[in-house]
Amino acid sequence: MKRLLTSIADKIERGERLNEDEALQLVCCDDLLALGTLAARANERRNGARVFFNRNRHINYSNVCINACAFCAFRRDDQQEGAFCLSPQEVGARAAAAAANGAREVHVVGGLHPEQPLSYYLALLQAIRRAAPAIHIKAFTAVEIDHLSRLSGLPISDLLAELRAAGLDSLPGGGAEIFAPAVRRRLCPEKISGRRWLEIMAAVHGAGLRSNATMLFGHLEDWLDRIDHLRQLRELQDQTGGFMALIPLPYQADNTRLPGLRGPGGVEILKTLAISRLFLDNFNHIKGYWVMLGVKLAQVALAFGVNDLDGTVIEERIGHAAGAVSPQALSCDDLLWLIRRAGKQPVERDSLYRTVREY
Ligand code: V47
Repeated sequence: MKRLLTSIADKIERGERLNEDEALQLVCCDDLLALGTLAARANERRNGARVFFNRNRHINYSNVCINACAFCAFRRDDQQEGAFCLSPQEVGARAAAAAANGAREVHVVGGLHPEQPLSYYLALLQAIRRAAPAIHIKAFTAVEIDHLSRLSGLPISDLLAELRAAGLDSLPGGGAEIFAPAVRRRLCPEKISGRRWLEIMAAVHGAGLRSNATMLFGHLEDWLDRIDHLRQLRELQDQTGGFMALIPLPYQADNTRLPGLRGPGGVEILKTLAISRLFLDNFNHIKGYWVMLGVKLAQVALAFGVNDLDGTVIEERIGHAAGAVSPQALSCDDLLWLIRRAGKQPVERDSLYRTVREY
Protein backbone atom coordinates (compact mmCIF):
# COMPACT_ATOMS: atom_id res chain seq x y z
CA MET A 1 0.00 0.00 0.00
CA LYS A 2 2.84 2.33 0.88
CA ARG A 3 4.32 1.81 -2.59
CA LEU A 4 0.96 2.58 -4.22
CA LEU A 5 0.58 5.80 -2.22
CA THR A 6 4.11 6.89 -3.13
CA SER A 7 3.59 6.19 -6.82
CA ILE A 8 0.29 8.10 -6.74
CA ALA A 9 1.92 10.99 -4.90
CA ASP A 10 4.54 11.09 -7.69
CA LYS A 11 1.82 11.09 -10.32
CA ILE A 12 0.06 13.98 -8.61
CA GLU A 13 3.27 16.00 -8.48
CA ARG A 14 3.79 15.35 -12.19
CA GLY A 15 0.17 16.26 -12.87
CA GLU A 16 -0.56 12.81 -14.32
CA ARG A 17 -3.95 11.18 -14.53
CA LEU A 18 -4.95 8.21 -12.32
CA ASN A 19 -6.50 5.24 -14.09
CA GLU A 20 -9.49 3.28 -12.82
CA ASP A 21 -7.29 0.49 -11.43
CA GLU A 22 -5.36 2.96 -9.34
CA ALA A 23 -8.58 4.53 -8.07
CA LEU A 24 -9.86 1.09 -7.08
CA GLN A 25 -6.61 0.31 -5.31
CA LEU A 26 -7.00 3.53 -3.33
CA VAL A 27 -10.40 2.29 -2.21
CA CYS A 28 -8.57 -0.53 -0.40
CA CYS A 29 -6.35 1.94 1.43
CA ASP A 30 -7.14 1.87 5.15
CA ASP A 31 -4.94 4.86 5.86
CA LEU A 32 -7.60 7.54 5.65
CA LEU A 33 -5.24 10.33 6.63
CA ALA A 34 -2.69 9.37 3.96
CA LEU A 35 -5.46 9.38 1.37
CA GLY A 36 -6.69 12.74 2.61
CA THR A 37 -3.17 14.17 2.42
CA LEU A 38 -2.86 13.06 -1.22
CA ALA A 39 -6.23 14.61 -2.13
CA ALA A 40 -5.39 17.77 -0.21
CA ARG A 41 -2.13 18.04 -2.17
CA ALA A 42 -3.93 17.55 -5.49
CA ASN A 43 -6.32 20.33 -4.49
CA GLU A 44 -3.56 22.60 -3.22
CA ARG A 45 -1.73 22.40 -6.57
CA ARG A 46 -4.90 23.67 -8.20
CA ASN A 47 -6.45 26.06 -5.68
CA GLY A 48 -3.80 26.78 -3.05
CA ALA A 49 -5.39 27.49 0.34
CA ARG A 50 -8.42 29.22 -1.23
CA VAL A 51 -11.84 27.83 -0.32
CA PHE A 52 -14.84 29.18 -2.16
CA PHE A 53 -18.39 29.96 -1.05
CA ASN A 54 -21.22 32.03 -2.45
CA ARG A 55 -24.31 33.86 -1.27
CA ASN A 56 -27.13 31.83 -2.68
CA ARG A 57 -30.67 30.72 -2.08
CA HIS A 58 -32.32 27.44 -3.06
CA ILE A 59 -35.87 27.60 -4.35
CA ASN A 60 -37.79 24.35 -4.90
CA TYR A 61 -40.75 25.37 -7.04
CA SER A 62 -42.64 22.07 -6.70
CA ASN A 63 -42.36 18.66 -5.07
CA VAL A 64 -44.90 17.05 -7.40
CA CYS A 65 -43.12 14.49 -9.56
CA ILE A 66 -44.16 11.83 -12.05
CA ASN A 67 -41.05 9.84 -11.14
CA ALA A 68 -40.87 7.96 -7.86
CA CYS A 69 -37.16 7.53 -7.11
CA ALA A 70 -36.66 5.20 -4.14
CA PHE A 71 -34.11 7.52 -2.51
CA CYS A 72 -36.29 10.64 -2.66
CA ALA A 73 -38.26 11.74 0.41
CA PHE A 74 -39.17 15.08 -1.14
CA ARG A 75 -41.53 14.07 -3.95
CA ARG A 76 -45.30 13.88 -3.73
CA ASP A 77 -48.06 12.81 -6.09
CA ASP A 78 -50.24 15.57 -7.43
CA GLN A 79 -53.13 16.08 -4.92
CA GLN A 80 -51.26 14.16 -2.19
CA GLU A 81 -51.08 15.84 1.20
CA GLY A 82 -48.05 18.12 1.33
CA ALA A 83 -47.86 18.52 -2.47
CA PHE A 84 -47.08 22.08 -3.59
CA CYS A 85 -46.36 24.04 -6.73
CA LEU A 86 -45.30 27.68 -6.37
CA SER A 87 -46.57 30.31 -8.77
CA PRO A 88 -44.05 32.36 -10.77
CA GLN A 89 -45.01 35.34 -8.57
CA GLU A 90 -44.15 33.42 -5.40
CA VAL A 91 -40.82 32.30 -6.85
CA GLY A 92 -40.10 35.87 -7.99
CA ALA A 93 -40.86 37.16 -4.48
CA ARG A 94 -38.39 34.68 -2.96
CA ALA A 95 -35.71 35.71 -5.44
CA ALA A 96 -36.36 39.40 -4.66
CA ALA A 97 -36.04 38.74 -0.92
CA ALA A 98 -32.85 36.77 -1.50
CA ALA A 99 -31.34 39.56 -3.61
CA ALA A 100 -32.30 42.13 -0.97
CA ASN A 101 -30.32 40.02 1.51
CA GLY A 102 -27.24 40.00 -0.71
CA ALA A 103 -27.70 36.71 -2.60
CA ARG A 104 -25.99 36.54 -5.99
CA GLU A 105 -27.51 33.25 -7.10
CA VAL A 106 -30.76 31.33 -6.95
CA HIS A 107 -30.67 27.55 -7.35
CA VAL A 108 -34.06 26.56 -8.73
CA VAL A 109 -35.12 22.93 -9.10
CA GLY A 110 -38.25 20.84 -8.66
CA GLY A 111 -40.04 17.60 -9.49
CA LEU A 112 -41.31 16.61 -12.93
CA HIS A 113 -44.80 18.06 -12.72
CA PRO A 114 -47.47 16.17 -14.70
CA GLU A 115 -49.49 19.26 -15.68
CA GLN A 116 -47.29 22.35 -15.97
CA PRO A 117 -46.46 23.36 -19.56
CA LEU A 118 -43.20 24.89 -20.76
CA SER A 119 -44.75 28.36 -20.38
CA TYR A 120 -44.80 27.84 -16.58
CA TYR A 121 -41.03 27.25 -16.49
CA LEU A 122 -40.37 30.23 -18.74
CA ALA A 123 -42.62 32.33 -16.49
CA LEU A 124 -40.59 31.20 -13.45
CA LEU A 125 -37.38 32.43 -15.04
CA GLN A 126 -38.96 35.68 -16.22
CA ALA A 127 -40.44 36.35 -12.79
CA ILE A 128 -37.03 35.89 -11.15
CA ARG A 129 -35.35 38.06 -13.78
CA ARG A 130 -37.91 40.84 -13.23
CA ALA A 131 -37.77 40.62 -9.44
CA ALA A 132 -33.98 40.37 -9.20
CA PRO A 133 -32.40 41.59 -12.45
CA ALA A 134 -28.78 41.00 -11.39
CA ILE A 135 -29.16 37.58 -9.80
CA HIS A 136 -27.58 34.52 -11.45
CA ILE A 137 -30.24 31.91 -12.22
CA LYS A 138 -28.90 28.36 -11.87
CA ALA A 139 -31.90 26.25 -12.67
CA PHE A 140 -33.26 22.90 -13.84
CA THR A 141 -31.30 19.65 -13.74
CA ALA A 142 -30.69 17.57 -16.88
CA VAL A 143 -33.68 15.49 -15.76
CA GLU A 144 -35.97 18.53 -15.87
CA ILE A 145 -34.47 19.59 -19.22
CA ASP A 146 -35.31 16.18 -20.71
CA HIS A 147 -38.86 16.45 -19.29
CA LEU A 148 -39.37 19.94 -20.75
CA SER A 149 -38.05 18.82 -24.12
CA ARG A 150 -40.49 15.92 -24.21
CA LEU A 151 -43.50 17.90 -23.06
CA SER A 152 -42.85 20.81 -25.44
CA GLY A 153 -41.61 18.74 -28.37
CA LEU A 154 -38.61 21.06 -28.67
CA PRO A 155 -35.15 19.65 -29.41
CA ILE A 156 -32.75 20.26 -26.52
CA SER A 157 -30.84 23.03 -28.32
CA ASP A 158 -34.02 25.03 -29.08
CA LEU A 159 -35.31 24.49 -25.57
CA LEU A 160 -32.05 25.75 -24.05
CA ALA A 161 -32.22 28.82 -26.29
CA GLU A 162 -35.75 29.59 -25.01
CA LEU A 163 -34.81 29.05 -21.39
CA ARG A 164 -31.76 31.23 -21.83
CA ALA A 165 -33.75 34.02 -23.41
CA ALA A 166 -36.05 33.88 -20.37
CA GLY A 167 -33.11 34.25 -17.96
CA LEU A 168 -31.37 30.90 -17.42
CA ASP A 169 -27.66 31.37 -16.67
CA SER A 170 -26.33 27.91 -15.74
CA LEU A 171 -27.44 24.43 -14.66
CA PRO A 172 -27.04 22.61 -11.36
CA GLY A 173 -25.62 19.10 -11.26
CA GLY A 174 -28.55 17.18 -9.76
CA GLY A 175 -30.22 14.08 -11.13
CA ALA A 176 -27.02 12.25 -12.10
CA GLU A 177 -27.40 9.88 -9.13
CA ILE A 178 -25.17 6.96 -10.11
CA PHE A 179 -24.88 6.11 -13.81
CA ALA A 180 -24.70 2.28 -13.54
CA PRO A 181 -27.87 0.96 -15.26
CA ALA A 182 -28.32 -2.01 -12.88
CA VAL A 183 -28.34 0.27 -9.83
CA ARG A 184 -30.54 2.84 -11.56
CA ARG A 185 -33.15 0.17 -12.32
CA ARG A 186 -33.66 -0.31 -8.57
CA LEU A 187 -32.95 3.23 -7.43
CA CYS A 188 -34.81 5.38 -9.93
CA PRO A 189 -36.40 3.19 -12.63
CA GLU A 190 -38.46 5.97 -14.26
CA LYS A 191 -35.65 8.51 -14.38
CA ILE A 192 -33.66 9.21 -17.57
CA SER A 193 -30.64 6.96 -18.03
CA GLY A 194 -27.13 7.99 -17.07
CA ARG A 195 -26.33 8.08 -20.77
CA ARG A 196 -29.15 10.57 -21.41
CA TRP A 197 -28.04 12.72 -18.46
CA LEU A 198 -24.58 12.94 -20.02
CA GLU A 199 -26.02 13.60 -23.48
CA ILE A 200 -28.02 16.53 -22.14
CA MET A 201 -25.02 17.95 -20.31
CA ALA A 202 -23.01 17.68 -23.53
CA ALA A 203 -25.71 19.74 -25.28
CA VAL A 204 -25.82 22.23 -22.39
CA HIS A 205 -22.06 22.75 -22.60
CA GLY A 206 -22.25 22.85 -26.41
CA ALA A 207 -24.73 25.70 -26.09
CA GLY A 208 -22.15 27.63 -24.07
CA LEU A 209 -23.76 27.12 -20.66
CA ARG A 210 -21.79 25.84 -17.68
CA SER A 211 -23.06 23.24 -15.23
CA ASN A 212 -22.13 21.14 -12.23
CA ALA A 213 -22.25 17.39 -11.75
CA THR A 214 -23.31 15.28 -8.77
CA MET A 215 -22.82 11.71 -7.59
CA LEU A 216 -25.30 10.23 -5.10
CA PHE A 217 -23.45 7.56 -3.10
CA GLY A 218 -23.82 5.23 -0.14
CA HIS A 219 -27.03 3.43 -1.20
CA LEU A 220 -27.16 0.39 -3.51
CA GLU A 221 -24.04 1.06 -5.52
CA ASP A 222 -20.52 -0.28 -4.92
CA TRP A 223 -17.12 1.27 -5.43
CA LEU A 224 -16.88 -0.01 -9.01
CA ASP A 225 -20.06 1.96 -9.77
CA ARG A 226 -18.64 5.09 -8.15
CA ILE A 227 -15.39 4.95 -10.10
CA ASP A 228 -17.33 4.21 -13.29
CA HIS A 229 -19.52 7.26 -12.61
CA LEU A 230 -16.47 9.46 -12.10
CA ARG A 231 -14.84 8.05 -15.26
CA GLN A 232 -17.85 8.98 -17.38
CA LEU A 233 -17.88 12.50 -15.96
CA ARG A 234 -14.15 12.81 -16.63
CA GLU A 235 -14.58 11.67 -20.22
CA LEU A 236 -17.32 14.20 -20.92
CA GLN A 237 -15.30 16.92 -19.24
CA ASP A 238 -12.38 16.07 -21.56
CA GLN A 239 -14.69 16.76 -24.49
CA THR A 240 -16.54 19.87 -23.29
CA GLY A 241 -14.76 21.44 -20.30
CA GLY A 242 -18.20 22.66 -19.23
CA PHE A 243 -18.40 21.27 -15.69
CA MET A 244 -17.41 23.58 -12.88
CA ALA A 245 -17.72 21.38 -9.79
CA LEU A 246 -18.47 17.85 -8.69
CA ILE A 247 -20.79 17.58 -5.70
CA PRO A 248 -20.63 14.11 -4.10
CA LEU A 249 -23.93 13.65 -2.24
CA PRO A 250 -24.01 11.13 0.64
CA TYR A 251 -27.33 9.32 0.75
CA GLN A 252 -29.70 10.46 3.53
CA ALA A 253 -31.89 7.54 4.50
CA ASP A 254 -34.93 8.83 6.42
CA ASN A 255 -38.41 8.63 4.89
CA THR A 256 -37.12 6.96 1.73
CA ARG A 257 -38.03 3.63 0.16
CA LEU A 258 -34.74 1.77 0.49
CA PRO A 259 -35.34 -0.32 3.60
CA GLY A 260 -32.46 -1.22 5.86
CA LEU A 261 -29.99 1.32 4.46
CA ARG A 262 -28.39 3.93 6.72
CA GLY A 263 -26.29 5.95 4.29
CA PRO A 264 -22.49 6.23 4.38
CA GLY A 265 -20.52 6.94 7.56
CA GLY A 266 -18.01 9.76 7.97
CA VAL A 267 -14.97 7.70 6.97
CA GLU A 268 -16.61 6.51 3.77
CA ILE A 269 -17.74 10.03 2.93
CA LEU A 270 -14.22 11.45 3.37
CA LYS A 271 -12.76 8.60 1.32
CA THR A 272 -15.24 9.24 -1.50
CA LEU A 273 -14.48 12.96 -1.51
CA ALA A 274 -10.72 12.31 -1.55
CA ILE A 275 -10.88 9.76 -4.36
CA SER A 276 -13.16 12.06 -6.37
CA ARG A 277 -10.57 14.85 -6.03
CA LEU A 278 -7.74 12.53 -7.04
CA PHE A 279 -9.51 10.94 -10.00
CA LEU A 280 -11.16 14.02 -11.54
CA ASP A 281 -8.03 15.77 -12.72
CA ASN A 282 -10.05 17.93 -15.12
CA PHE A 283 -12.53 19.32 -12.57
CA ASN A 284 -11.40 22.49 -10.83
CA HIS A 285 -13.72 22.19 -7.85
CA ILE A 286 -14.99 19.54 -5.46
CA LYS A 287 -17.89 20.92 -3.50
CA GLY A 288 -18.57 19.88 0.10
CA TYR A 289 -22.32 20.39 0.29
CA TRP A 290 -22.73 20.97 4.02
CA VAL A 291 -26.48 20.31 3.87
CA MET A 292 -25.87 16.60 3.20
CA LEU A 293 -22.41 16.23 4.80
CA GLY A 294 -23.29 17.99 8.03
CA VAL A 295 -21.56 21.26 8.81
CA LYS A 296 -18.68 19.85 10.84
CA LEU A 297 -17.84 17.05 8.40
CA ALA A 298 -17.95 19.60 5.57
CA GLN A 299 -15.32 21.59 7.44
CA VAL A 300 -13.16 18.47 7.94
CA ALA A 301 -13.58 17.70 4.23
CA LEU A 302 -11.47 20.80 3.51
CA ALA A 303 -8.50 18.63 4.55
CA PHE A 304 -9.58 15.89 2.09
CA GLY A 305 -9.48 17.73 -1.24
CA VAL A 306 -12.68 19.79 -0.99
CA ASN A 307 -12.29 23.46 -1.93
CA ASP A 308 -15.84 24.81 -2.04
CA LEU A 309 -18.55 24.92 0.64
CA ASP A 310 -21.42 25.90 -1.69
CA GLY A 311 -23.13 28.79 0.08
CA THR A 312 -25.72 30.19 2.41
CA VAL A 313 -28.53 28.06 0.86
CA ILE A 314 -31.25 29.60 3.15
CA GLU A 315 -33.97 27.05 2.56
CA GLU A 316 -33.31 23.41 1.69
CA ARG A 317 -35.99 20.81 1.35
CA ILE A 318 -34.63 17.75 -0.50
CA GLY A 319 -31.96 16.66 1.98
CA HIS A 320 -33.98 17.68 5.02
CA ALA A 321 -37.00 15.66 3.88
CA ALA A 322 -34.63 12.67 4.03
CA GLY A 323 -33.37 13.45 7.53
CA ALA A 324 -30.34 15.70 6.94
CA VAL A 325 -29.40 17.08 10.37
CA SER A 326 -27.79 20.29 9.11
CA PRO A 327 -29.38 23.71 9.62
CA GLN A 328 -31.47 25.33 6.87
CA ALA A 329 -29.02 28.14 6.30
CA LEU A 330 -25.51 29.28 7.08
CA SER A 331 -24.61 32.95 7.34
CA CYS A 332 -21.54 34.38 5.61
CA ASP A 333 -19.98 34.68 9.07
CA ASP A 334 -20.57 30.96 9.67
CA LEU A 335 -18.91 30.09 6.36
CA LEU A 336 -15.96 32.41 7.02
CA TRP A 337 -15.51 30.93 10.49
CA LEU A 338 -15.59 27.35 9.20
CA ILE A 339 -13.07 28.04 6.45
CA ARG A 340 -10.68 30.05 8.61
CA ARG A 341 -10.76 27.52 11.45
CA ALA A 342 -9.77 24.87 8.91
CA GLY A 343 -6.64 26.94 8.22
CA LYS A 344 -7.84 28.02 4.77
CA GLN A 345 -8.47 31.31 3.01
CA PRO A 346 -12.14 32.16 2.35
CA VAL A 347 -12.98 33.47 -1.11
CA GLU A 348 -16.47 34.66 -1.92
CA ARG A 349 -17.21 33.72 -5.52
CA ASP A 350 -19.93 34.25 -8.07
CA SER A 351 -21.70 31.34 -9.75
CA LEU A 352 -18.97 30.97 -12.38
CA TYR A 353 -16.18 30.95 -9.79
CA ARG A 354 -15.05 34.50 -10.42
CA THR A 355 -13.70 36.08 -7.26
CA VAL A 356 -16.05 38.54 -5.59
CA ARG A 357 -14.00 39.10 -2.46
CA GLU A 358 -10.95 37.58 -0.82
CA TYR A 359 -10.93 37.53 2.97
O1 V47 B 1 -30.63 15.48 -7.61
C1 V47 B 1 -32.24 13.38 -3.41
C2 V47 B 1 -30.04 14.28 -4.34
C3 V47 B 1 -29.97 16.23 -5.44
C4 V47 B 1 -31.50 12.43 -1.63
O2 V47 B 1 -25.21 21.90 -8.69
C5 V47 B 1 -30.43 13.09 -2.26
O3 V47 B 1 -24.42 23.37 -7.31
C6 V47 B 1 -29.00 12.39 -0.61
O4 V47 B 1 -28.17 18.33 -6.89
N1 V47 B 1 -29.99 11.73 0.03
C7 V47 B 1 -30.29 17.69 -5.30
N2 V47 B 1 -29.19 13.07 -1.75
C8 V47 B 1 -29.13 18.46 -4.74
C9 V47 B 1 -28.18 18.86 -5.81
C10 V47 B 1 -27.23 19.97 -5.57
C11 V47 B 1 -27.01 20.43 -4.29
C12 V47 B 1 -26.14 21.49 -4.09
C13 V47 B 1 -25.51 22.10 -5.13
C14 V47 B 1 -25.73 21.64 -6.41
C15 V47 B 1 -25.07 22.33 -7.55
C16 V47 B 1 -26.59 20.57 -6.65
O5 V47 B 1 -30.06 15.65 -4.16
C17 V47 B 1 -30.84 15.36 -6.26
C18 V47 B 1 -30.45 13.98 -5.77
O6 V47 B 1 -29.33 13.52 -6.44
N3 V47 B 1 -30.92 13.62 -3.37
N4 V47 B 1 -32.62 12.64 -2.36
C19 V47 B 1 -31.24 11.72 -0.44
N5 V47 B 1 -32.21 11.03 0.18
